[in-house]
Amino acid sequence: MKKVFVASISKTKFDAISYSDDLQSIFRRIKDLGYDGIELGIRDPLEVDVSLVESYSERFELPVIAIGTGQAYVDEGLSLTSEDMEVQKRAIDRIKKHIDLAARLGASVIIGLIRGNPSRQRMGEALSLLRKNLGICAGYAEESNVIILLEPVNRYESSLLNRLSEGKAFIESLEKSNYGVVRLLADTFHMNIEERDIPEAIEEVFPLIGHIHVADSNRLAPGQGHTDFDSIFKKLKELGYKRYISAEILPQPSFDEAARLTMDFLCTKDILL
Ligand code: LER
Ligand code: MN
Repeated sequence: MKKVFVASISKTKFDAISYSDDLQSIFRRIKDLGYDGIELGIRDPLEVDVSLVESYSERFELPVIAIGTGQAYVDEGLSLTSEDMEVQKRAIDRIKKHIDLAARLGASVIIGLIRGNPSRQRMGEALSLLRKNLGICAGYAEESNVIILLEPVNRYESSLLNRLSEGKAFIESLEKSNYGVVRLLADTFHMNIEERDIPEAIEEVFPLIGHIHVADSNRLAPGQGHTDFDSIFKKLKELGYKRYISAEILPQPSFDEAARLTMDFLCTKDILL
């Protein structure tokens, strides 16, 4: 199991992410705990010193495997399905910057919260907007050789695409040319709220799964809540999942303690994978 920890390099209102303004210390602490990679939450890629990220990634031998975009929505309100076309355009432009950064780092780009949270009444219109605007981003990603990870999230965070099967149907409805670069991100926190049976839901969409987020039922480190990780990891082993698993959790009681608890827990599950 390739283990990854999610960290933010910008201050953010999104709470399930550890923040530090000391990039080097983030890389060092994650490496010291034994992780194989790092996932970065980035609000605005233009504020990132890319050479510095590259140099730490190399020095600490921690590949940046994915870039989260949700902070652009949580902190700035950018959304692919906004009622305001200007906001949609700014969201697309921002995601293109995330894609440029991802291309340089060899990472994928996550589309989770940035798809917005439209009212139930706007659902049909919002889905068409998402198809169109995500299609533009996917076309750009394809040219840059970057994979887009579409993440179903729970209903309290977005009304659009809550279950893995909805994500699969949405990807299959994209233009053929965009289909190949969009994969699903399965997050155990969201699945715990939305899926009837998590292992079954994973199996149903497995060929499309490009990445996994883990957090327990309460979004603490895995093992600190009541999600049945044994059944999930057993299913992933059976299906031959070999990609990364990122811990996207509340930094409680602290960044280091949460990352250590996660690593200890995942190590006990390595037998399953
Ligand atoms: C949001 O809850 C989440 O899981 C993020 O990865 C999506 O941007
Ligand atoms: Mn997630």
